[in-house]
Amino acid sequence: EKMKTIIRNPTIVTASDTFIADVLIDNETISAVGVELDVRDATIVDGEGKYLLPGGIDVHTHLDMPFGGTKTCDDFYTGHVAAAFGGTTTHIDFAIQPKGGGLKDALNIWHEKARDKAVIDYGFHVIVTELNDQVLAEIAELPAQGVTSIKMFMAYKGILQVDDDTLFKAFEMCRDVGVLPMVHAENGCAIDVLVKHELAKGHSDPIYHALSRPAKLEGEATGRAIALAEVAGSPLFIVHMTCEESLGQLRAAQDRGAKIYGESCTHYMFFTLHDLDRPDFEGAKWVCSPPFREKKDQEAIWKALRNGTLSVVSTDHCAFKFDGQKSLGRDDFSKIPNGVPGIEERMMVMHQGGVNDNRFSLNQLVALTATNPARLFGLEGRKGSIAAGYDADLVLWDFKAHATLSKENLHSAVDYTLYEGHVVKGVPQKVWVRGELVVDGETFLGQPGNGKFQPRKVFEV
Ligand code: DUC
Ligand code: ZN
Ligand code: ZN
Ligand code: ZN
Repeated sequence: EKMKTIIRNPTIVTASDTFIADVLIDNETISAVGVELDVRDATIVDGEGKYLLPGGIDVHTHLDMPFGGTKTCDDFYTGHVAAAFGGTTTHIDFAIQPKGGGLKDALNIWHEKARDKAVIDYGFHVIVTELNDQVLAEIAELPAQGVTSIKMFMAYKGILQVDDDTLFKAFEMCRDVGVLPMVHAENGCAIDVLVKHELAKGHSDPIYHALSRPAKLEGEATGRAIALAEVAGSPLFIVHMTCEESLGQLRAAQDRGAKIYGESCTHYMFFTLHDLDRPDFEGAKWVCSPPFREKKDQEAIWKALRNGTLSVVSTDHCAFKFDGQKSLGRDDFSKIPNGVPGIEERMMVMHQGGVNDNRFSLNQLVALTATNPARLFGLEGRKGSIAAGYDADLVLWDFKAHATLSKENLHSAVDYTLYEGHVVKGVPQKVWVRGELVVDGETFLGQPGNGKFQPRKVFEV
């Protein structure tokens, strides 16, 4: 096999530019970008009439994660195959601090899950569940292990939820050591009461999951987390923002000059809470937290993506099978494992809903799905763009080809897709991870174990 590949004349798309040139891949790296590159001894790929995008970076996934009395059904192999087919070449997963254990224990467990299975590149955030002085000191040691972000939950009372002193102490430490803190912002205490009210009234259907988690309680938690971060003097990344209430808090903080960043996840732009209201328990497929909102909230998210208030679109890929997993909550919505799949669908549906439907530009698609995630999470200079010296993580994108999304042609281990029957124009045709062609049309060519852990740089945006 030749070590060099030249992609001839694709339309290269970065966060800032769109231009036609050749791209030379030498081993794992992009070694040149230029017009009519004179190269012998290279495999030639015709890129004419196609886009060449930086490989997608998904900074919010849950592979092989114990949760809700079960475990997510995609591991680091099936999840990676799905990601690769969707044009995502790097993801950052969440390693959960085990009860009674530390942050190193979390990382050891998750490294083990990924090592021999990985097809695409990966990193980890650590979820802090209990903070004592020892764990606080461990936050300072994370950057040396290539981990430069932590996450805390303001919801899931009694399971993952931390209190405000934990948030505040962790933010102060993050500020000092260049770690970016992330929060899941919903008021878990009030939600816990509301869930009990619904169940006491005999309301057991999936729709009550959404009705017991009002947008106001996301707005409140978002505002509280921002206030704590501003007082601590730390940056903050707010995951999966879904509604006007929380986006207003984000915008106001940014207008004050605070380093507060926001993410939304693909599915919030395409579905509303009414999707949970389906016969035969089917609404359980749409149970995730925060829940789906209203049409006006979808519009607020699109607007925030367009004007730069939101920096990132990721998936929160957290797949549970309808048969045997979602079904745990057939008689009680609070027992439905929370989470939806989307690691493969993200780039295609964001290209469709964002670019084809004229909500933002192609360059913005690249910014939201690759370049901004790389910058905020310490991968800049290696990943998230197309330039000499960058990892050859590339997607040859056929923007004229149509596909009908269906569980029949997607690759996750899950037994459904939220987007069943959705038609998209624009699909990945070839996908390279550090120079290795892993997807060619419908053929998977990747090798488990070739995906590599990516140590990340400290936060310095
Ligand atoms: N929300 C989900 O829907 N799943 C995983 C965790 C979360 O916060
Ligand atoms: Zn969350
Ligand atoms: Zn409504
Ligand atoms: Zn999540």
